[in-house]
Order: sequence, then C-alpha cells, then structure tokens
Amino acid sequence: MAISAERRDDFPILRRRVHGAPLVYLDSAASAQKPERVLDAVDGFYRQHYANVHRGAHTLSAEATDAYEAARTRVARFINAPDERSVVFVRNATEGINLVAHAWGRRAIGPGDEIVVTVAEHHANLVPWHLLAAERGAVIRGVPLGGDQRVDLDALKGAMSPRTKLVTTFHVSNVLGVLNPIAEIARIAHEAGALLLVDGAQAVPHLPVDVQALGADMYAFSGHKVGAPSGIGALWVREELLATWPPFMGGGEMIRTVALDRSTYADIPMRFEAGTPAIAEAVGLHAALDYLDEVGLQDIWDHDRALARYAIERLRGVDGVTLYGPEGDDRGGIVTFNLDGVHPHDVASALDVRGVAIRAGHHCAQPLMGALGVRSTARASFWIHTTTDEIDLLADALGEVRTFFAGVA
Ligand code: C6P
Repeated sequence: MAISAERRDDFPILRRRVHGAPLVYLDSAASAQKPERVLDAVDGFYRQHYANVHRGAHTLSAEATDAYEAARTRVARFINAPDERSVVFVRNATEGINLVAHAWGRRAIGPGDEIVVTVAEHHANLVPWHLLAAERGAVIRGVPLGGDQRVDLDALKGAMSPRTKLVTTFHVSNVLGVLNPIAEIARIAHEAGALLLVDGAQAVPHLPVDVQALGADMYAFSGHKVGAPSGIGALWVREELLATWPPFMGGGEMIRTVALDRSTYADIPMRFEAGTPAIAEAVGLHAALDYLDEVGLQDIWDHDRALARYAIERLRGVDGVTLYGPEGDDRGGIVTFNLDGVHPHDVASALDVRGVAIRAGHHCAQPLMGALGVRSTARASFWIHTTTDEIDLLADALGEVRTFFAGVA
C-alpha cells in the first residue's frame, strides 16, 4: 500500500517555514524528524512517570524501569532478535560499534589478525577499527566497489584469510543509497570463520530488518534516524557472544558487587549499560518503532525506492548534474550528486534560501569520496513524509542555481 501524503501531518516541524518558504526537509539520512506520537510519548513520560531506573523501590522508579525495559523488548521485536537480553542500549550506532571494538575486539584481536571493511563505510565503522588495530597490531583490509558501484563481492571473498576475525559493513550506504546483500556477506564471513557486524544506521528507519534472517552476529543502529530522540540507539549481539564479553565501561548499574579493590559484573545486557541511561529517549524510541510499524516498513522501503527512482530521473534532466550510486531495486531513498561548477556547500546554501534542506560535504565517508573521485557531494535523502512535489522543487531549484552560478562565472 502506498504511503499517504497525509502522513506529513504526523510531523509537526513540517508546518514551519524557512526563509519564508515551506520547509522541504530532504536530510532524513542525517537525522529524521520526529512524529507527534514520539513527542507526546516523551512529554507524557516526563510529566507522569519520570524517575531513575533499576534503583528506587518507589512507584515512579518502578514505572520508569518498566517503560525502559519495555523499550528494550520493543527493539528486540522490531529487528527480530531472539531475546531482549541481547539488546544493549547505547547512545547511537557509533557507540554500538565502539562497544564491539572494546568489549570484543580488545580480547579477540591480536597482532596480525585481520578486520575486513568496505571502502563505503561511514567513519563510525572505520575509526574504531583503526584505533583497535593500532592498539592490537591488527590489519585492516578494504574491499572496493565494483564497476556497478556496489560492494565487489568477489573482492570481498578474495580479502578473506585464515586471519580474518571480523567483517564489518553497512546495511544501507549513507552516500550510495544502496542495500548491501548482508545474507550473502554473512555466508562469506562465516565460511572464513569470521564474525559479521552490520552498521544498520541507514537501514532500520527504512526497511524491515530481521537480524536472524540476515545471519548477522552483531547489528547496531541509532534512534535519532528512526524518529526517536537523539542520545539513544541499540546494539544487538548474538547472546552466546555477548554473554562472554567483559564490560565496556564501569560504573553504577553494570555491577553485581563492588569491594574497594574489585568488582563483579551484572549479567547481560546491564553489564554494558554503566550509569544512568537515556530513559525518556528509550521511551521515545519505543514510540518511534510503534509508529514505523503502523506505517509499515515494507511500504516505507517501497516509497523510498520510488522516490529515489523519481529523483534520479528528475535530476538527470538538470544540466550539469552528476549522480552517484547504482540504480535498481536495491537503491533506497538517498540521492547523492554534484552540480558542475558549483561547490556542494554553495548548492546547499542556495537551496536553504528556498526552504530546502539537504546535506553537503564528505558525509563522514572520506575513503568513499576518494573512490568516487570527489572531495565532497550534495545529498538529498527521503523518508515517510517526502513527496514527489518536493523532489520537483529540488530539481527546479537546482536548475536555477546552475543558471545563476553559470551567469556569475
Ligand atoms: N550518518 C549522515 O548524514 P550516529 O552518528 O552514531 O548516529 O550514526 C553514525 C552513522 C553510522 N553509519 C552510517 C551508515 C551512517 O549514515 C551514520 C550517520 C549521518 O550520513 C551523519 S554523519
């Protein structure tokens, strides 16, 4: 079923104007706007139920704990994790990946061990491995894109060796918009005896995710990209693995007993949640996932892909536009481009004046920028509330921007 344009009414921010024009928000890949239901859930929680969790014996603390743990169960159900015990709340995908690097990597990775990444990773899925490799003497192996701008699976197979301990890659690329064939990548990783970590930051808001069907060992995502508040995200790890990991950070909440000179640690998942967590944010995440299920993940994916096809066609008609990323059924709602002779930051500023919000820069993917032969690009990204009218506006505005800069040059 197609997504109704009435869904726009679910997002209060879309009623505002920017520089006198209606807001056209084409930057959902950077962070998603919040549905009213999420705002209400967070507000209602603070007004009626807020207290710290897992501590007090009083009513509010019990209610807050129930709400926080219900959010964990909701995340598990959303990504089809077998058990909520294997879901750790983190601040965002970045923290989830760093947690794996610390809790698993510092013990499992030794000198000469290999970690396989692709050239299209976000820095959040590169830098933690650089830090680990420097500390443990490990080697990072990079897999290039093929001629079709998808990850080259033959090159991935070729990169595997008996020393490969981890393959870590994106589910959907934040620049190319492409869906990685994770089930196939899982087979390749597992055949070589390696684990697979999936960076799901750009997938969870946009398509049905089933971590068991994918065959992933670990999966991380950010709440702020699914319409939840910032400051909450989740890392799922296969329970048999997670149960063997030592803590990532120390403090309250994650202990069993503490003496002056030693501590023992709580079971999973609490072992990985030191300190007071993002409680109301978890409640907001619960509401956001309810909202996405109500809209329908398959419908969102179909909507995003249809918009991407439409945008590619419209932008191709604009003089001087170069588009990046593959075309096909595996292309989500992210369209990355450059406008000949105009710096991407100038493109973004010129669009902002017209109320159109896009992102410009390297998108925290410098190795990919290098592989594409550019320093930076512009990027429009879509979600539930995006319409073809907005894409028309983008395309028309780009035509004007190009004419203006050609006149100035
Ligand atoms: N990409 C973008 O505009 P955090 O910052 O932890 O919520 O998400 C990090 C991250 C990890 N992986 C992928 C594929 C991502 O796209 C992102 C965030 C945003 O593309 C902000 S740089």
